[in-house]
Amino acid sequence: MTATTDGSTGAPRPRAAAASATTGVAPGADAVLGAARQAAERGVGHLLARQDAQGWWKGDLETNVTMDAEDLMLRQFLGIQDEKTLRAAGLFIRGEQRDDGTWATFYGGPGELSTTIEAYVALRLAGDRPEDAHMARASAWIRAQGGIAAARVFTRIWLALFGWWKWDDLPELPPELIFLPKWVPLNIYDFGCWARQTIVPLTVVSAKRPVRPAPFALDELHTDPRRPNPVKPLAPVASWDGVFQRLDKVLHAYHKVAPRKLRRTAMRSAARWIVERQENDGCWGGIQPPAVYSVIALHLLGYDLQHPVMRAGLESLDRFAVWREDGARMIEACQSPVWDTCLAVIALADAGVPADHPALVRAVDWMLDEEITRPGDWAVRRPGLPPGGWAFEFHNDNYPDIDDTAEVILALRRVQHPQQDRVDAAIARGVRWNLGMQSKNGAWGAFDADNTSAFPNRLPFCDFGEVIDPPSADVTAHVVEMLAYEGKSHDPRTRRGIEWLLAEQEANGAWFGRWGVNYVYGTGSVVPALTAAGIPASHPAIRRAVGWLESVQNDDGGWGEDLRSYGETEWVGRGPSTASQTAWALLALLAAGERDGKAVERGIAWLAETQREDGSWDEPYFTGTGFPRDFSINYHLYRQVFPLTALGRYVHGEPFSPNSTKGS
Ligand code: R04
Repeated sequence: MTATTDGSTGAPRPRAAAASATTGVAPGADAVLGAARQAAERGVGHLLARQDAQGWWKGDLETNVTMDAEDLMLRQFLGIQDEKTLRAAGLFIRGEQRDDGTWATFYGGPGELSTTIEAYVALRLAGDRPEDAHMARASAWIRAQGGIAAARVFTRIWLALFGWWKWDDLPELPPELIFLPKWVPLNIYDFGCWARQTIVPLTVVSAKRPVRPAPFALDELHTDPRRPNPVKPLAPVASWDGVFQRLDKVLHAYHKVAPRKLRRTAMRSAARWIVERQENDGCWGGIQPPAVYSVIALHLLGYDLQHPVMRAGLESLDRFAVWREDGARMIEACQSPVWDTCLAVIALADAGVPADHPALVRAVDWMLDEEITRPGDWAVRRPGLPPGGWAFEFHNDNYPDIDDTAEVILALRRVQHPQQDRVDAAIARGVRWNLGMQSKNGAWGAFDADNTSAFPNRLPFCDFGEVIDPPSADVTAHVVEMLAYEGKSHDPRTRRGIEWLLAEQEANGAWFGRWGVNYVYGTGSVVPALTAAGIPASHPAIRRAVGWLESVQNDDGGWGEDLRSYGETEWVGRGPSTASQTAWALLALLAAGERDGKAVERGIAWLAETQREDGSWDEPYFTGTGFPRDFSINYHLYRQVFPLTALGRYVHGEPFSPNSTKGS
């Protein structure tokens, strides 16, 4: 990988007021245009070469070592550990450790306690000894951070499975939850679909409270091994935390007296709920954590490992493994073929690949086959709505998402396909589904409508990640952009989305990025959507966005934003330049009519200069967001598709502009 000019963990670097510190004359618009053409051409070559024969693209989806550690702990728990997996996973986890003994949740990020504990335990399962230097460094750091007692709930559940933590010292979430009707607060449909799929099996696991013999002790991970589970004081009764902590006490008391029959019926309902949601390939929601917890829950409910449901489930877990050339095995949290494919098609079309190119037609054929034609959990809130969306993954029919559906439709429109009627019909169903999934406030969430309850986040059980799916600016922007392209800019539903976006703009002129890092992603999504929908580039909201992007451009001409921007204001819009974030900023500036401005010229020049010989870009930094603060994603194709779209739009113009030959 190329060297970065900035340290990754230090404080933000103050930006020089003057322009680039490099010597010599600025390259000039003609030279930049030439470089952009050449970079786009090379980028097209690279991307085309990476298409699968079936028509899709898929980059690795890199997250953090909790995936790998939990995979090993699952195998240990079920007694299906094998040497080859242990060695390869150990190699990967060891390779991700940093000099201070810790593991982070994103490249260059700070050490993270729960991740470090899980990685440490996994390495011990792989045979590393506590006295080994790298292990001793990790355990010393863990103790200094408060030890196991200070870790997140998920981590302590994993440890409880082996007796390293007491079940009674975990927040309670009873399986009877499944009985709450959909209008009662805290019913499972008030949780985001990913949390719902994780929590339902975990209610079973935590009611069963299984303990399998631990192969070793973990005293070195407690601050005081004699008092491993310190008692924490309760928050005041008059606070939400206090209320929910006392609810948790009540639930603990209930655990002891829960009527046997009721509990058995609840567990049986949970099992049925889980089995009904198993996908065709055996996984759950295409996401690794729900699949892991579902396998454990069903196993505890008596499904033996040879049962077809379990065999398919375990085989699906193997498919999350990426085997690297060095022999290391990385576990993906999720796989991104639909998302990568629609973004790749858009990028190639923007870069000037002809609309009837066989690669694009093949991609459309594949996307058409991925359309979801039956209802899923989303229908609980939108019962009358006919299906017709796309999910992010190969297999996830229960959870199509609004973001993928919008981007797939935008991609389908860029291709000239021999069966245009078929394409039009699929698009019509997708548009109808997305419109039907609009939330009451006029905006769109990722998977559900009106998934905005404040209660799930208050549960002591939910101390990790996002557990609801409220509308966000990035998803709403993608839907508005799609509706604009479908000629619906003046539809009242689109107008409500636009009004919501305008109201959502931050004081600094940026928009928050829920599923990408961070304000650069939000702004890079919203500005092209607003201008596509007819908001003039002179509109004050667009001007303020342009001003903000120009104010955070790096000296090298690129843009970057660190994941710490989710919690610390000094990181907002700041960080070492990356290919995808530079492209997002450029997409906004180009849509805002800034093509001939200095900021765009310098950004395009940065992309051209940092491109590798083979037409790709390096991007060690994570620019994708699973959950703000807690779960970050490095989508390995982002570095390719977004720069290509930006370069293409610089060279060929906007796909949505009224006088463009494309997209009319
Ligand atoms: C980028 C926009 C498309 N769409 C978001 C899709 C993201 C795909 O990647 C993931 C999604 C996930 N969900 N939930 C989890 C998760 C992980 C991904 C998840 C993670 C940890 C735990 C439980 C669930 F990589 Br614990 C939805 C809008």
